[in-house]
Amino acid sequence: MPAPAFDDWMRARLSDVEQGLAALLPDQAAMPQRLHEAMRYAVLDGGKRVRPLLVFAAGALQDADQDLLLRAAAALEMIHVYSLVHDDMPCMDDDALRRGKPTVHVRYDQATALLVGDALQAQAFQVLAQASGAPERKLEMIALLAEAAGSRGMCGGQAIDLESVGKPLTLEQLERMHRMKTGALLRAAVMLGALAGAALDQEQAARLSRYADAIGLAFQVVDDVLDATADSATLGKTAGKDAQDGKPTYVSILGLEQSRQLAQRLRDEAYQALLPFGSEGRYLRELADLVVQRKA
Ligand code: GRG
Repeated sequence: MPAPAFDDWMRARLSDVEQGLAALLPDQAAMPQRLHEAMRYAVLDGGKRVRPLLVFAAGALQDADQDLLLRAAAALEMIHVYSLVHDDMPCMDDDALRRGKPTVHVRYDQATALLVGDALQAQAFQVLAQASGAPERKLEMIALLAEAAGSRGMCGGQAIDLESVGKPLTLEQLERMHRMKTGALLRAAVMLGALAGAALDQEQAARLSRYADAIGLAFQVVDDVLDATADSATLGKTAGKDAQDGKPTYVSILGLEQSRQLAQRLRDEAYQALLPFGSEGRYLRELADLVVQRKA
């Protein structure tokens, strides 16, 4: 049977993710109800689900185990949402709008928002640990996710970001920060999807890693462009926040046009890296396009 077209594939995967997340999050009726309700409010029914889609697309390279793949996709999204909930709090970015609705600390309260993030992070690792499959492979996946989320990945990038407000950064410093803050989790999505399938050889793993690095950075460059050019209603979050907060961005360093060109170059790099995978890499290619062409 021919592989489904990208749009059909994406619709089906988005529905899998939504159902998977709803089933893998604690029940709203379970104690403590307010915390569980807030966790579901933060995660369900919103977001582009780019990271879960990357997990599935990388899984399609090697016919991955479906339970492991769905759990890896859900775990990635839970870590991502925890980071958004904490990032929106007054002690960090202090934002009132996320995914087109009030942020968790606004809708609930700050203590709840803190706990939602903490509990989502714990839930993500539980979801992976309880997957079917060989324990060694799950351990490898858990370690990879922990490394990406921790102080050498997303949290470290966030720390550098907070220290950088109002300071001039070189392009190299900006890139390093974003490779950690945003790139690490996007990279983990690709590598976890691959780990859920048959082992890649060294050359394939290196190429996938190049793809992941390129789209991870492209995602952030596009994010900076959108922050400077799109409106809050389209983005579902407050637009123009970076300039307002005095944050260095690709747009502030390179300007709009060069930032757009950089995003295209990174997309081309991602395409190049996928060449040996042939048609098996088609969903990853389409997602590279989606990352660069997105409007929100
Ligand atoms: C608080 C530990 C901690 C980390 C925060 C990811 C992050 C680090 C902060 C988010 C701030 C931000 C706007 C970063 C720019 C790139 C980014 C991650 C955007 C949001 O991701 P999308 O566009 O969001 O995939 P959706 O809502 O579609 O899932």
